[in-house]
Amino acid sequence: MENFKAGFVAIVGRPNVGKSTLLNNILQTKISIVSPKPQTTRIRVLGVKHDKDAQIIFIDTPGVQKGTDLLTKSVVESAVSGMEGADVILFIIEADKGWTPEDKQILENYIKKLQKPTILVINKIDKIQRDLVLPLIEESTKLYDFKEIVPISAIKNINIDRLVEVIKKYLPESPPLYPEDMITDLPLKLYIAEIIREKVFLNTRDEIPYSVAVEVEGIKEGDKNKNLLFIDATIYVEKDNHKGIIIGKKGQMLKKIGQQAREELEFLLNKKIHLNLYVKVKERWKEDLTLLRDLGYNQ
Ligand code: GDP
Ligand code: K
Ligand code: MG
Repeated sequence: MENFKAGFVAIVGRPNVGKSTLLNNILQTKISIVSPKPQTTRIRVLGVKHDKDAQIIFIDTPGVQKGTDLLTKSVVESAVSGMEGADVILFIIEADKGWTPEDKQILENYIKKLQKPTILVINKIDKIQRDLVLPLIEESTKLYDFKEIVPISAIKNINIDRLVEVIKKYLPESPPLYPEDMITDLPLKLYIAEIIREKVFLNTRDEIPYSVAVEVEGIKEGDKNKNLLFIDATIYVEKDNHKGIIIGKKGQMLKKIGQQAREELEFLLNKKIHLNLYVKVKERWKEDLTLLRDLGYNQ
C-alpha cells in the first residue's frame, strides 16, 4: 500500500458551528447527534472515513465550555485530549457570524498553542451572500497562518469533497489504523443512548435538555426474530419537576420522544425496535463519577 495515508483529525469549534453535522455528512451516516442547542455533544465521537488512498479518523469534540461540575470537566477534558491526539485540526467558524470573541479565544487558547497543521473551515455559507465569503477569508489569513481555508455548507453539501481532499494532504503516510468495516468506536449502548438524548434535546427547552442523561440498561434480541431488538433505557433528570416535563401531560411527551427515537433507531440499525423508556430523578447525577462512567462521559 504505497503512499497510503492515515491519521486523526480533530473537529474543533465553539458550540453550534456545525461540527457534528459536518462529521455526519462526510461519513454519510449519523454518527454524532445534532440539535440547534449548544452543548449537545458530550462525548468524544470517533468516525472513520475509508477511501482508496487514505483513512481519515475524525474526532468530533464537544465544544470547549465553561463550568465547574464534573460533567463539564469531563467534557472539556475529552475535547482537549481529542485535539492533542490529532495530526490535523479542523477549526470551524460560522460564515454568517464571522469571527466571534469566542472563536478568537479558542484560536488563542488552543489552536495557537497546539501548533498542529490547522485547516480553517468556514461553515454555513448557504446563509450568506457569495461576495461576503472572500472578505471573511482575507480577515482570517491575518489572524493565523492556517494551512488552508475552506468555505463549506455542511447541510447543503457544498465543498465537502474538496475539504476531504484538502485534509488528506496533511495526513501522515501510514497503513490503515482501523479495520475497514469500522465506522465508529461508540459501543451500541452508547450510540442508542445518544439517539434518545438527541430526541430529548429536540423536544425540550430551557434547562431541561441539560438536566438529562440517558442510560441504556439492556439490549436483547428477539428469541425467534433476530431482526427484533428490545431496548430498556432510563432518562435521568436532576429534579422532580423535570421528570413531570419529560413525561408530559398524560405521558404525551415521553411517548413522542420514544416514538421519534424508535423510528430513527429502526432506520439506523435496520431492525424492528421495542423501546421501553423510564424516567428517574437523580439529583446531582453530574457529580456522580460512577454514573458518568456508565454514561460514557468519563472515558
Ligand atoms: P455542533 O454543536 O458544532 O456539533 O453543531 P451541530 O452539528 O449540532 O449543528 C448546530 C446547528 O447548526 C444545527 O441546527 C444544524 O442543523 C445547523 N447547521 C449545521 N451546519 C449547517 C450549515 O451548513 N448550514 C446551516 N444553515 N445550518 C447548519
Ligand atoms: K449543537
Ligand atoms: Mg456537536
